[in-house]
Amino acid sequence: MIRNLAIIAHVDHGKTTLVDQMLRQAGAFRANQQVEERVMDSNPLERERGITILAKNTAVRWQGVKINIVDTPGHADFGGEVERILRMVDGVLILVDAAEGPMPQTRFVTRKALALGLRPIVAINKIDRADAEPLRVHDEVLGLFIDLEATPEQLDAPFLYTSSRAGTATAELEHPGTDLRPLFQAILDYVPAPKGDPEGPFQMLVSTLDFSSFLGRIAIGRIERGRVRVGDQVALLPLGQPGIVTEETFERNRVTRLYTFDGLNRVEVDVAGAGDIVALSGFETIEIGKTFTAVDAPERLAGIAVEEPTISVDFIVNNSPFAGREGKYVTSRQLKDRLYRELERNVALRVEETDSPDTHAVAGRGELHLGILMETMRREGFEFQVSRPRVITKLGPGGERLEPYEELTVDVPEEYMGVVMEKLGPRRGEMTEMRNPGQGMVRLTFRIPARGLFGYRSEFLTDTRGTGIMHHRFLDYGPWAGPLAGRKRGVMVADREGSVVAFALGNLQERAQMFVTPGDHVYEGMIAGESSRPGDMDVNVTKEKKLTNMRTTASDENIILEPPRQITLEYALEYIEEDELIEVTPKNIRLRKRVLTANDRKKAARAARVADAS
Ligand SMILES: Nc1nc2c(ncn2[C@@H]2O[C@H](COP(=O)(O)OP(=O)(O)OP(=O)(O)O)[C@@H](O)[C@H]2O)c(=O)[nH]1
Ligand SMILES: [Mg+2]
Repeated sequence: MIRNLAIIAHVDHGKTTLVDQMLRQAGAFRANQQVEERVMDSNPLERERGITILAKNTAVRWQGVKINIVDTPGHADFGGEVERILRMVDGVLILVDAAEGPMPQTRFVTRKALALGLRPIVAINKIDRADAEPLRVHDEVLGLFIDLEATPEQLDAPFLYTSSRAGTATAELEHPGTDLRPLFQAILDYVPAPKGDPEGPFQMLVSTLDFSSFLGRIAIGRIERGRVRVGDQVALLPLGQPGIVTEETFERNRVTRLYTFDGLNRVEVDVAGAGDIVALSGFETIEIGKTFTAVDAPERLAGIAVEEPTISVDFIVNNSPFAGREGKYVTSRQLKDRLYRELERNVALRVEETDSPDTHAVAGRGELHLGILMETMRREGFEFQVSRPRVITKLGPGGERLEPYEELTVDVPEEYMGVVMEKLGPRRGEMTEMRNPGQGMVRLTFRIPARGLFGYRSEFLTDTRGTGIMHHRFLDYGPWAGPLAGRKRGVMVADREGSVVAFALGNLQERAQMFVTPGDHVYEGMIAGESSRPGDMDVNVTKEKKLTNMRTTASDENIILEPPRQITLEYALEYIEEDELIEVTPKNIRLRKRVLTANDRKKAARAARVADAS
């Protein structure tokens, strides 16, 4: 007996923490086993950022039933992956934070799950929060279901009140939960058993991929029908319309390895049958949305659309004066090979050649999606440069230019509502909803061109003194919104190569927020800080104090410097302008002007003015 369940929610609403507790309470760990928190977030970037990046499978047993669980990422950039995952489950557990309530991503994943006819279970989570309002959130979720045209059966979903952290669930708030038994019971009662006929010919849809350097591409999905054995010859059908595939255009091969899931492990098995979720390898042409079948019954299942990328950046060979100093892999060949290798496993990514062999355009679902690739590559020892992100435009039915729009949700204390609206206006944000859930907070929803959000996050945090929360996700394509204003402030550009000196920063810091700190190496054209005024400024950050008598640079110690602004990759992506680049190395993230010498920049600016005037 099997149940297949995906856990879906907005980012941070507690999915992975709940899986910890489900594993623990179902006895997946040995009694004295040391298990890390959020154990499913197993890759280093997930641990560092505290978010789930890749969906992962696990399974527990409860009262003799195997429950396959898919933990999904909540960040909007990975919404497409969640959508694909839903094809291998029969029910979803929708988690909603008891204070935040339904968020844009809750709406997105709930809409997808309901549309597929999946049976939902709702968990109003984090009821231990001091600001939890579980009853209000209960109503909001019901409202969302009605809004999304849930079927009467779906509206009948059980609602549980849970604390992922404490590992408790209860159906009635008056009776606090003591463990997750009510949740397990709801899964057995409400998630339908998978329907496939175990005696029919083998059939399975590839819902998601994994990759190992040893086995190559690994397909993960639910067996729709029949059984599969290691060593079986099976067909992997090309993408296309559902139905019988008549021509033998498919890959026919032997299943070399077959796995099912159990706790934190993948277990190698010889055979698996209808309804179970498996991972299998042995095929060259594994792709999401393809169907595996028995060779003599090549019946294709409806495929899965992979979402189109909405933003793109250039990956450029590092040609800064410091190129090759900090990375192992720096050549255009190495960069190109690495990017193409990424396509193997990163299905929502596109890589395109450009006019220059040193530059590849890489398109993805958002800044986080691309930022994670960059971060992974620098950890592997790559050095490269990245341009400012561009949105991917499309042509509308009448040949007009369209650009991606996002839904932006901000939660801010009432007193900051004005400044948020004032800033989003010129960015072409249109307010679509305003709600006042109480406790002095307002929730504003905007429709805004994706371009309009570039660089907004840092402004938002400053404007709301760190008290605001913002989330955005792709909505649709809409009319090109015309030119948008860029960064308000200019940058301080180093005018020569050298070591940064505290004395120089001491003189600059009244007019600037520095990005560098004494001892850092800079080159001409590198950005050393942000000016407090518009317009760029060339500055000497290596300038020593004139030594009068015996004093040395040790007197620098008397200068009190503001801490430099920490430049993270995502910050840099939002920050830079068209004439700037991010230099990414295993040790540093530097911002620079594309044109390095002050003279050449002046010439370029003059040429641009002439071109504008003519
Ligand atoms: N107070 C409280 N905090 C919780 C609870 N569950 C999770 N958290 C905290 O919320 C944060 C996010 O938890 P995760 O389990 O990583 O959330 P997630 O939904 O898996 O997040 P993504 O995978 O990134 O979408 C962590 O800091 C958890 O400790 C809960 O029941 N109560
Ligand atoms: Mg998670």
